[in-house]
Amino acid sequence: MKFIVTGGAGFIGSAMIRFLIDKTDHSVLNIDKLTYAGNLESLTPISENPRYRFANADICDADKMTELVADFQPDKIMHLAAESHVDRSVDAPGEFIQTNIIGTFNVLNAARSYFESSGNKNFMFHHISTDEVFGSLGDSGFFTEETSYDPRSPYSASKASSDHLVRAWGATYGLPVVVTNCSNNYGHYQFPEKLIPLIIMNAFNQKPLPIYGDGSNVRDWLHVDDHARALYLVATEGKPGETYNIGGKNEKTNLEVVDTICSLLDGFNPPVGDFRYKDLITHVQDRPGHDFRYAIDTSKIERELGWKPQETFETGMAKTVLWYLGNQAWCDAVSGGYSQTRLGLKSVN
Ligand code: NAD
Ligand code: TDX
Repeated sequence: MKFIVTGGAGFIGSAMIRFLIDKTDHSVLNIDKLTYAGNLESLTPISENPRYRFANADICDADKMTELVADFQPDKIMHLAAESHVDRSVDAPGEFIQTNIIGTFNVLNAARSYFESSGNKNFMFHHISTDEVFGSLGDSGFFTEETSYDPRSPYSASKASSDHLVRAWGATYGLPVVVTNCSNNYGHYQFPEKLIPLIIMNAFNQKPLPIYGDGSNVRDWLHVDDHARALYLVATEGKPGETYNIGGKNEKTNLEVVDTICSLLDGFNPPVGDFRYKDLITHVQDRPGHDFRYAIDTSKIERELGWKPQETFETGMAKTVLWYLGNQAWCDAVSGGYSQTRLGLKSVN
């Protein structure tokens, strides 16, 4: 089959493409604008494969999207291109509205005109979204596919909006669509603005480890390769019109995550003298509107598609810390314009 992956130079998109090229016989067209978060270095392992192609294009360019989709004639479109960092959405929401909402609208329109003219019976538009659309949980409960939307950041509001557009294109125009809402991903090739790579790199370089507020906020962590496996199942076996929640059943407070990284580093890169990586932990001003807890009920995707994560938090984190220690060159190459200063406080300045 032929897959279009938008945002394929990003963290999850590149894992998805490495999976499609390494583990299947399908062909892939990667459509990516190469923003600060998009890096072709993340595709080096598969970039010479003849089943892989790259188009440097902006999903906000409607004509280009129509042209690329019509030319490639995909069986599946996996739509991942987005602005993805909550803190950046606090500082500059405009890009999130453009890319996540208008960009999705353009890719949907391109998909619709191709689907209607080709009549491709295999066709599926798979929208990759986040659990953040459901809002913030208290100490108990889980997000299910029936949970009402309650987005609270500019990022999650823009993703919620794009989810609604996708479902509307399914109901109104008969486009075969499927939506997945996933919890926090971690793993190799994640841009070092997100919690886990940022803490690993700062700790390694003996810089302060910034914890927003008291560190009691909870996220449900899933290894990116487990996410890619789930996405492939949904794109190929999911039912049109359905939604599937994906999560790792790894609820951790941010402090627990940072403690885990520090303990792993104590073993992999033993500190000298009395110093311990944990000494670098620094509590900083909280994120505005900081969602308290995310947790996912994954019973639907387990029951209907037979998916289960392969990594535990312990195995996945050990691999991730080791990967960053061995790939400082990738981090330096991608972090060019990123100074690692605190983002996301403009609204409360
Ligand atoms: P990322 O920021 O690492 O990558 C995003 C990619 O999209 C980059 O390669 C970037 O160049 C590209 N892009 C951005 N704007 C574009 C535009 N206008 N046109 C074309 N390409 C553009 O993001 P990620 O963490 O890989 O997330 C991928 C998708 O998964 C997003 O839709 C995100 O909302 C969703 N998601 C992410 C997580 C997570 O924990 N990272 C969890 C659930 C869902
Ligand atoms: O320096 C930090 N210190 C800190 O305490 C950073 C960058 C984050 N945090 C906290 C905020 C969150 O509670 O860690 C938690 C995780 O933060 P992020 O890595 O920014 O992720 P989050 O805001 O939870 O969103 C992520 O998961 C859902 C992705 O960035 C989204 O794209 C995805 O949809």
